[in-house]
This record gives sequence, structure tokens and C-alpha cells, in this order.
Amino acid sequence: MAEAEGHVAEPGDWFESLPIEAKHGDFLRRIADLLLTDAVFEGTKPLDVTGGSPVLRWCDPEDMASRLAEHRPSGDGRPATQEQLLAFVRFVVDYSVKTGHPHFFNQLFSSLDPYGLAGQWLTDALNPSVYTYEVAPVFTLMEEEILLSMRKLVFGDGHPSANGGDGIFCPGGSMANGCAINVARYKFAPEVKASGLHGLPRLVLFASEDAHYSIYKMAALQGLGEDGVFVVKTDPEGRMDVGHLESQIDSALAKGYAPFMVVATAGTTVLGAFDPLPKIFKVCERYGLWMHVDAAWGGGLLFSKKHRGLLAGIERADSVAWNPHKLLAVPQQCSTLLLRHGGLLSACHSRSASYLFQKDKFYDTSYDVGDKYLQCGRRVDALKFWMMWKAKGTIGLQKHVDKIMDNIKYFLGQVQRRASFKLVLENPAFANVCFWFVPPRLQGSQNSPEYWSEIHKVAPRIKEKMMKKGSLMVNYQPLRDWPNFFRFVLQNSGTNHKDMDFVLNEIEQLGKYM
Ligand code: ABU
Repeated sequence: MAEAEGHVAEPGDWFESLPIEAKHGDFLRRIADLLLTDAVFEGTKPLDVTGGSPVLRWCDPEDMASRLAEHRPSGDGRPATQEQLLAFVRFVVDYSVKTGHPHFFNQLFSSLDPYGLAGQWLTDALNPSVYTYEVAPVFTLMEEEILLSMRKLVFGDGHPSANGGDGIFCPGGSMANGCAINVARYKFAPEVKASGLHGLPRLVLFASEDAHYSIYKMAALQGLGEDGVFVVKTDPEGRMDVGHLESQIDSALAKGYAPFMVVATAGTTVLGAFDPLPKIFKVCERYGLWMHVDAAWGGGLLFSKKHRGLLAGIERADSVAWNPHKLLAVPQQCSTLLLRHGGLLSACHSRSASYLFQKDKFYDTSYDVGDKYLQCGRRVDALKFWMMWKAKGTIGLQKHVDKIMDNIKYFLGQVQRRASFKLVLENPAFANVCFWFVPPRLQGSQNSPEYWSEIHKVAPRIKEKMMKKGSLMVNYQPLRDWPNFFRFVLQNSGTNHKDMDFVLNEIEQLGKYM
């Protein structure tokens, strides 16, 4: 392999014609070693005397730009050496956030699952695009089987809505919600596919004030407008107020608008609240509206016998968005939209491009499922989930979810026990614990006029400190009239009580003199 080392390739020379193993085997093995040690093993170990890694190495954007510039493709057009490429890979690993680290709690995804990673690597090595059976035979069937298994969990094993329903993988939960809006609208007014919104009454949908912001984006994208989303109030726990939903529907009807859909949420992004699905279903049934459940975050609970009750009523939904890359910790990204109705996705999305979906192929073309998707070229997100499900079993995925919920209970107890923390919701339903940190100087002064404006500044300052130190990542936000508070979320079942204690100790330490 001495020739490959640092080889400066010229187009068409002997090197180009070597088989991949001879040409690049050494390079790929070195990359794999580096990834396994630096990104996987060390990158998911807290920093201590034996090694490990910070969660991140903070760098201001300008500084990062100049560091990245050192690794640009050469300005003189010459290829890089293998050593230069390895140095570049090291740079990428060093300065990327270690989302698999046990002190990364910043988003609704985290963790690094070895089986999921293996599935991801295998997918990338085969580089498929799933539109037709001919180009992706294994993956086409795998996707459909995973979607069916997920529908069984949502609608009930053996229920006609599982076998007779349908589903798609989506590039993220926002797109899953967007496709749900598109399909619901098509069901309400099929002419919209050919004629657009011309001649239709104003179509409107309903979502709670804590529903994901993608609902507005997708309504805007689809010509319904952000104002086409009627906002429904939540109760103090962040759940949709069903009485207000009914009055919002009545008020839309009184204006001559055409309501077609309600978006309920099972696990809101910030508070982790579950809308009352059975009651919402009754309203949808009475008014003839499509019921979509955004369970992008909460859907994984369906694996847990102990906790799936939180999703009671989901089996009545017309559509469900569920992201296994969130609670189940499947590698980014793995998002699905599941429907109780068969054939609707195809009717709504298909265009029958004659260069791809020829009907006179030599095999059963009903396996060319790509036309029910909005995308044409599409990466495979099923294999990593299949791999994890197979490796851990349904029992393993259930244990994963139950451990997260147990750890959350422990974390909640610790927050309650410490005088310097104040909960936003006393009894959070799910894996989101929202709290304020009250620095010593503000403790006992909650009646002073500047108390809440001072509290508002605390979380952003602590966040800056934790990121610059590289010790921890926990997100914060304001919500309604609540000032900035931390949102602790958990999906990494590899974390333990020690990690939970670390979070609170570290915040206390960083915020001591604020
Ligand atoms: N829907 C993406 C959620 C991002 C986050 O808050 O972690």
C-alpha cells in the first residue's frame, strides 16, 4: 500500500484502475479506526484522567471558519495526501458536538447505538436510493415491513388499519407533518391535486399553541397560510384545551371557512405534554375532521407496556408522525408518517414518471413504491432501525424506554430536593423536566419586582459557560409568559444516576455567582 500512501493521482494513471481494496483499503481502515476510537469510544466517555472527551470544543464561528479554511480542497487543484485527509477527519471529529456523549441533553435526540451505527454504515456503503424495487429490492421490502410493524404498534396488531394502512419514511418530523397536512387536505378535497386551491373555500386546520412550529411552515408552504392554522389554547400542563378546540372550529365555520384537520401532539417539544387524544377524536368525528397525531417525540413509548397508556387514543388517528430517531435513539434520521388509510399516499403524491415507474416491467410493479413519496431520490432510513430492533429485540427497546422513564423520575426527584432549582411543571408527564436555576443571590427574593427578569438572564449565561467549558449541553427557552428555563430531556438509556447528578451539580457550580 506504499503507493497509495500520499499518492498524488493523475486522471487515468495506474492508480485509478486499481480495485478499491488495493487503492483505498488502507485509507478506509484508518478512517474506521479513527472513528471508532475518537468519535465512538472516547467521544462517548466523560472526560477523566483515563481519557474521554468533552461534549464539545467550543469555537466562535469566525475562529471555526479559519480553522475549516485550513482544510479546504487545495486551491491549486492538487489532490490531498492520505495524511492530510486523516488530519481533516480528526479536525471534524474534534470540533463536532458529541451527541452520543452522556452529558449531551440538548435536543430530542442523543446517544450512539452500536447497532444503529452499523446499520447506518451498511446503508452508506451500499448507497441505495429507494424508489423502485429494481434498484433497491432489499430496502423496498424492509421499509414496508418496518412501517407495517410500526402501524401494528399504533393501530393494534391484527387491526385492519395496520395491515390495510400505509406509511412513508420522511426526511424529518416537519416533513412528516407536512405530508400529513397534504394527504388530509387531499382526502377533504381531491381536486386540490390538479387545480390547487382555486375555487375552494378557505381550508383551515387546528393545532395547540404548543404544537410543533412545522405545522405553520407546512401550512404556509402548501398555500394555506400560517393564518390557516387556528391556534388552540393549552391547559396549565400544556395539553390541548378541547373546549377551546370546539369553539375555534365553530368560529372558523361561522366565517365560512372549511376546517379539514386537527393536529394533536403526543409529547410536545418543550413540556412533553400529551393532548387528550380520545376527546380530540370525538371532536374530529363530530365535525368530520382528519385527526393527525404528531407523536414524533412520544411515539417510542408504544414499546413500553408500562408507559404506552400516555398515547391512549392514538389508535383512532387518521395519521401519526413518529420519529424513531428521538426516544428510541435510532441514528439521525429516522422519521415516519403512518396512515390508517391505504392507497391515499399514492393517490395524493404519485405522478407516474414514465422513465422510472414503467408499468410493463418484468416484475410486479406494485413493489415500485417510490411514487407515493414526495421525493424522488431518497436515502434509506430503515436499515439502522431494523438492525437495532433485531439486535435488541422488542424487549430491549421496551427496556430502553423504561430505563429512560426511570432515570427521569430520579432526575425529577433530585430537582425537587435541591433548593436552588424550581420546576416549571410539578408533575411532568414524560421525559422533559423543565426547571429554573435560582442562583444564591436571588433565593428568597421571589416577591421582588426584578426577580423574574433576573431569572430570565440566568439560563442563557449558564448555557454559555457550560458550552465554553465543554462539560454539558442542556437547552433553554422561554415559553408563553414564563422566563427562560432549562429543558432537560433524555433518550440515552446508557446514562445513569451519576450523569443525572452531574447535570445538577454542574449547573449549581456554573451558576453559583450569577
Ligand atoms: N423537532 C425537533 C426538536 C428539536 C428539539 O427541541 O430538540
